[in-house]
Amino acid sequence: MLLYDNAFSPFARKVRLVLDVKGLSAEYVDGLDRNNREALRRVNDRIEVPVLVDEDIVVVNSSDIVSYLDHQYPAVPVFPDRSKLRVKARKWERIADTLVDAIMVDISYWKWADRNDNMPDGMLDAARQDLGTVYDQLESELSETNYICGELSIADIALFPHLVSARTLGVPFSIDRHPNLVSWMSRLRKNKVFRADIKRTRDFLSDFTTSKFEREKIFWRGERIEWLLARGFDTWFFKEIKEGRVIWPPQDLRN
Ligand SMILES: N[C@@H](CCC(=O)N[C@@H](CS)C(=O)NCC(=O)O)C(=O)O
Repeated sequence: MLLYDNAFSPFARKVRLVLDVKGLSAEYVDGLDRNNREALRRVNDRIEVPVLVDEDIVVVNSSDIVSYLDHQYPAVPVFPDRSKLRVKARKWERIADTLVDAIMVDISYWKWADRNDNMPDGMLDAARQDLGTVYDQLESELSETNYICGELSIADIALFPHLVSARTLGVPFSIDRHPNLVSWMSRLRKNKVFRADIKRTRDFLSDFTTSKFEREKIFWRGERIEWLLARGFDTWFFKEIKEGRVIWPPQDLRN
């Protein structure tokens, strides 16, 4: 198998974590490295990571890839067996992919992109408020179990790449209000698969140069825009478009 990934992409990290939890080996190509973008485009017109190539099968979109892997390589499942828990695991994967990703990524631009402005007033507060609701719900999910669905599942795996950065991004959960969530995070951090993920991201960021990666224009899509507009940051966003700092993904109808 070959995975087009990127050590900074939460979606690619989710898929790589799934491969590692399942004990599956693969080759990895950083699809967002300027040198590899043409190869990525050949398998995904949207030029997004992750993309999995398994012999003659090409799978795009992280949740499709995870579902493919769980079906094709079921020995170590990442979805619970019981229907009710499966639905719950998928729910948390979806919340991670749509809401948590949108907020975390939207507030991250002032940490890594080449920009001259500051984060719009109120954005960090809006992020803290909305993520606070997510943390509260996770806190109660984890009141009687070590992992969100009992055993380690895609719910934990999908949330991890986001929540491990919560403190750095200024949206932390705390031992006072979220002790179960804090314990869950330290449990995952002790697992060698998750430790390896943290190390890959850290190593990547130590060499995150503009010559290799796009850092001026921001790649926009779906829920990341929805959260911004829903929270009232339309003026900032439309200025970004007018001033040419956006990249739109092309459509992909092939895969
Ligand atoms: N829905 C897609 C989203 C993938 C996605 O947003 N990938 C981003 C990185 S996190 C990407 O490749 N962006 C292209 C770029 O930044 O140039 C999935 O779940 O795989």
